[in-house]
Amino acid sequence: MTHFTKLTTAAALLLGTAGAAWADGHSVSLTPGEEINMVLLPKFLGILVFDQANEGAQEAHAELGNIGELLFVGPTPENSTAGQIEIMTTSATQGQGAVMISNNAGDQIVPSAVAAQAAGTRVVTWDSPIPSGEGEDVFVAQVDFASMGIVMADMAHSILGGAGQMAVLSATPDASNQNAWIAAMEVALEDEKYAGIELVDIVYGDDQAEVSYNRALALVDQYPDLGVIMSPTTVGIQAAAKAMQDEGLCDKVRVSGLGLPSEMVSYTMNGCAPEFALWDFRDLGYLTYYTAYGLASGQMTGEIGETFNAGRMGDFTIEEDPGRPGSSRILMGPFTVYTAENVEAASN
Ligand code: RAM
Repeated sequence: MTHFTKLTTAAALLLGTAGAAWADGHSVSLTPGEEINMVLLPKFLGILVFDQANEGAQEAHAELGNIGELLFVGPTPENSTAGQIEIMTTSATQGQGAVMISNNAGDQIVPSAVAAQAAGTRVVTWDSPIPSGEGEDVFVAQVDFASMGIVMADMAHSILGGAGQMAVLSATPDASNQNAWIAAMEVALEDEKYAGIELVDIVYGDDQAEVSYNRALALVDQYPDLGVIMSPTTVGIQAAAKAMQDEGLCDKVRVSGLGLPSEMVSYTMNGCAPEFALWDFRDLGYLTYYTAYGLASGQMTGEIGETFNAGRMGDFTIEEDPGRPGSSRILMGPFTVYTAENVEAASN
């Protein structure tokens, strides 16, 4: 199979048709060395996992020998929605080949994304999609969103020993990834297995450390029987764990959700956050870059069913997003659940 792929790639290069959609079952091999200017746009600057995604994108940028420029630009935390819309608009005006966005603006991003597409800019979402899918070529999904709901329900179940109160500390109210994961968790919680778990509140820490810290403390005040704070954000989970540690509350209120091992290791080892999950953001940036390069160079069509090769990560296929019928996604996976058993090894 490898041999066959090499032969077809070589033949395609000779014929000048590299990147044409292959017949079913074949994978598009991207031809390097094109000149495509691209923008990697996180929710905002200053979150470590987004820097890691940029590292992955830079790796792919070098590997694909793109002679264009890869920019990593984002708004400030306080101006995330308006800032993302502005950067999307400016990118289109500048004639960027692709904008890769972790969307923090909900469907408010749609008009600027649609305009960017009309100007010839490919819009690839990663980490956090456009809820309606409008203005988006494809979403690079880190994990399957429905299964993330089950993972969070299971972590709450194991931390609470099957019964108790849980509150969610989310990111910003318009973060479509967190909103989808919370909705998926609420669906999962309907299963009889979780009948002993009561979801008492959902609050937003805006993916800012201090706001999240204060929201976590407010939750504890408001719900004296709270057993777990579930925070599906690397910023929120770290802030909540610190808040519980600072108040000496870790025996009573545990923290779980989605966290970065290097930021969580001390809280996992001291029992404040015994269990949490995450995926690899470098890989997510790398895969997103391959996707956007393929689309912006015209080597990929972006149609459902199209398979392409993403370098060291292997082959991926564009499929319909089960969470957003009519929109498409590329599913990365896997994710890891971290506990005291494995968090130290992962935190280097
Ligand atoms: C924060 C951001 C990001 C999310 C992670 C889990 O870093 O909100 O979008 O994917 O948490």
